[in-house]
Amino acid sequence: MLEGYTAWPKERAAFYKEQGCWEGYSIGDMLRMKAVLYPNAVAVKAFDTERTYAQLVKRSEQLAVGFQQMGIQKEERVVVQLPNTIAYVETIFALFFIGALPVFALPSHRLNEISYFCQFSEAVAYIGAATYQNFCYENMMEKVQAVSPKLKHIILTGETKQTPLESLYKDEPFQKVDVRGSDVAFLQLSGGTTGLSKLIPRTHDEYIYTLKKSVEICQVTAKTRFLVVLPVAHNYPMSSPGILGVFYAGGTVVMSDTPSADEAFPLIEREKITMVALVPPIVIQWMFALKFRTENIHSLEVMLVGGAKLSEELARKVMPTFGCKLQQVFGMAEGLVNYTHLDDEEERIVRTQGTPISPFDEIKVVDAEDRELPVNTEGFLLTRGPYTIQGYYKAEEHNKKSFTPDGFYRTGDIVRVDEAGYITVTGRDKDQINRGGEKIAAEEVENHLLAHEGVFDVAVVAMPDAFLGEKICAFVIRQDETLEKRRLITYLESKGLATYKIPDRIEWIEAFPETALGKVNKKQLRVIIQEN
Ligand code: J2J
Repeated sequence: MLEGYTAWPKERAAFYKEQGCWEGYSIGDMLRMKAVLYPNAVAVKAFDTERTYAQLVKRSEQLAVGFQQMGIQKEERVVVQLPNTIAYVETIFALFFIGALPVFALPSHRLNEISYFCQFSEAVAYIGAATYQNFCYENMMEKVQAVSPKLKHIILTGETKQTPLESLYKDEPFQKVDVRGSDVAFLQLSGGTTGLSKLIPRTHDEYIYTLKKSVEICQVTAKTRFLVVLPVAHNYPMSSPGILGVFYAGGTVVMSDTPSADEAFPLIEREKITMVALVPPIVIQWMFALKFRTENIHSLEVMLVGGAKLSEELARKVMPTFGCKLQQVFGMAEGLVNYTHLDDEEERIVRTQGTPISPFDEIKVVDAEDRELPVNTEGFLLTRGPYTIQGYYKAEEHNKKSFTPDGFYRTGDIVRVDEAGYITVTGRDKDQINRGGEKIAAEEVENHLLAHEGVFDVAVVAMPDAFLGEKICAFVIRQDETLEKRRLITYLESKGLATYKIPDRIEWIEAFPETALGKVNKKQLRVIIQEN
């Protein structure tokens, strides 16, 4: 078994199997089954290239042969940082076929994150684009390799001096690898609350179960045409119901490079898209775009919105504005996923974030002492179930804090659950900023700022933003009074911090307000920034 993986307790694993949640096959097997059922249906399309289910299996197997010939083995980790492309889909299936574990990085990650993922996961390979959106990943990878002794292969799309991905498709028979449902399939990234983001090991069994339930609840069928606009490696566009859910149902995935209406609307019109998955800021952007764009987007049947709280006010406008159904989704890469239902009464759809996808999801709303609270009372959300992890990868100490002794995950979300089990997210009890769906651990940004010689102390908090929901504000006590804000930002950029983690605002402060226990009072800092 994968070292650093917290296995399921035996009795619960037996129970989930007995109940039919875990069916014992892999995500690669899932695609092969669909290729038998729908060989000539288009599975995925990007720009002017498309792959039928049969072609997707064949191409992914050819790539799997290339990976095998390089010596990549089952359970070895491979950091994948590709944009929304067919290469991404073929790469992850090729890795699933050989049982190697993708570590899902985002295109917005930089030297800081990629070095950490490569080192911490002891990745043997990195697969990315040579350049993308004016950033040269090829240069970045030279620096990453210098500090990652285990990293043997750098595989890139586009023009490159490294190994071109395209050169690894081998027209030779693929020797099947024994990959089981109970094996870990990949490492997903956690939003993180600590200095370094945690990696989340998910098994094939549990992930396929979330696909099956999501497909049922979102009514995804072979007729579904899903447009991916968010970075596809996120857990949400991957699995709720996401690209893998659409493959599970035999539908078609169309890739958009960005969520911008300029790109998405023409694709919706041309491809007769029926389903999209958005974060709230994109909903706002698309609503605005509707005023001047001329495309016909009436093929849209369902708009999923999640990743961050959708205000009731905005939620009310979705159905009348876009003429499609709204489906709220509240999920997390650690597991638990909730949806409102397409036939729910409107009040539920606009005011709640839905119900868990499985009858075996256990939900507890507790107070600070872990005592369960009555229905309709706000409290901390704990959860356990057939697809919520038992622990982060190689994080024994952290796991003691993030999970209760009986295996409930402490989500860090503050919620209220009504009599019918509908969850409303009302707040957050984790030191994190949710910047339009991208999660940033305050501590990580603080550590980077503290490393600057002109900084004496720092506290990073969320500040409200009409578009993104929240933005990042860093309160800084200066060591050096001549330090300029611009210099601090340039410093963070030069350290290779992901673009979305760079503070939107820096405020000088003389001293931090304190709590009764002498800690930095971040609540008060949030009030200060809200009022200014
Ligand atoms: C409020 N907060 C939300 C929502 C997530 C489906 C959908 C989203 C994610 C995701 C996902 C929210 N309202 N509707 O993985 O499969 C916040 C909560 C949660 C955290 C998880 C999926 N939907 N959130 O966003 O791992 O704070 O997953 O704990 O990125 O996002 O973030 P992440």
